Amino acid sequence: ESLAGLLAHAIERQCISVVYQPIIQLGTEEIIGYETLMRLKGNNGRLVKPDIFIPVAEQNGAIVELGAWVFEQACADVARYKLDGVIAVNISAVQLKAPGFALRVAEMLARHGLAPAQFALELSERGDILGQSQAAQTVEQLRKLGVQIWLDDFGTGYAGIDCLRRFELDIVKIDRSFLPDGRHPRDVRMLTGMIQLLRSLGRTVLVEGVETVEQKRLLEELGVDLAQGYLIGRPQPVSEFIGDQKSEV
Ligand code: G
Ligand code: G
Ligand code: G
Ligand code: MN
Ligand code: NA
Repeated sequence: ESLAGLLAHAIERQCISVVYQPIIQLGTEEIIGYETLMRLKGNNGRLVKPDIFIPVAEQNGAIVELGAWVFEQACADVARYKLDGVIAVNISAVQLKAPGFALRVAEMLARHGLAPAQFALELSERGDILGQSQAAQTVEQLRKLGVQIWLDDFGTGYAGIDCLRRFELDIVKIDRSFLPDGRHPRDVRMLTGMIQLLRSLGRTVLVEGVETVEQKRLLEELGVDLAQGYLIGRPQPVSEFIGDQKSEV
């Protein structure tokens, strides 16, 4: 079966799931929330890499329904397990441009009785998502609704600096490719400069892809607010971490 075919039936066949990766406050180590990540099981029972299936789903439009499924699932989990902290959901440009996106988000939150401010939408600067007026209008509606708007993959797109200038962003996630695995002066200066720019604009800075203790220490020295990565916690199903949260009702 083709990947497109798999994507078209993923929800009814229950091949799609959501995992949660913790985000911590550096210094206090407190988990301030989770990023949701979509997972797709292929016919052989193995996971298909999101890097493979997300672009296909974006291209054929399946991402609109799959993305809505993830948001709905996240709402259901938060309501059922009374999860604390912010839940950050990746949103592709295709979803943002689909008619009625903001309404749909509002409807899901209201139906589950959840506060919009507990949710963040991660918009990637990669696809020039915010450069298009239709998308910018939807972002404005979402902001009025009260959901947080985060900028994902900062540093990798065409318009990251422009996005910073034009949009109020609650949090900016510096792409993990800017996190050095050593202390090469050039890499450290690059990251330091990015952090200084963001902080001078009053943005909260999150660095993702933290895999080593040395990397975490560097971020603490540089005054980064939030961190995420395999060192801190892997993406996992909600069943794996509800023990750390308030008990189920
Ligand atoms: O876990 P990782 O391999 O999950 O994700 C790879 C890429 O897929 C990342 O760029 C991530 O933003 C994207 N991605 C993961 N889950 C989702 C999702 O639910 N929606 C969208 N639009 N992208 C996602
Ligand atoms: O594009 P986005 O930032 O949404 O993608 C998040 C991706 O990064 C997911 O594929 C997730 O599984 C992956 N990821 C999360 N933590 C780490 C990490 O510490 N190292 C690496 N290499 N990838 C990570
Ligand atoms: O957990 P383990 O040590 O087996 O991980 C092996 C490799 O798989 C590591 O290099 C790590 O970066 C990667 N990895 C671990 N968890 C994830 C995950 O949730 N998503 C992705 N995309 N890669 C992961
Ligand atoms: Mn993301
Ligand atoms: Na990213």
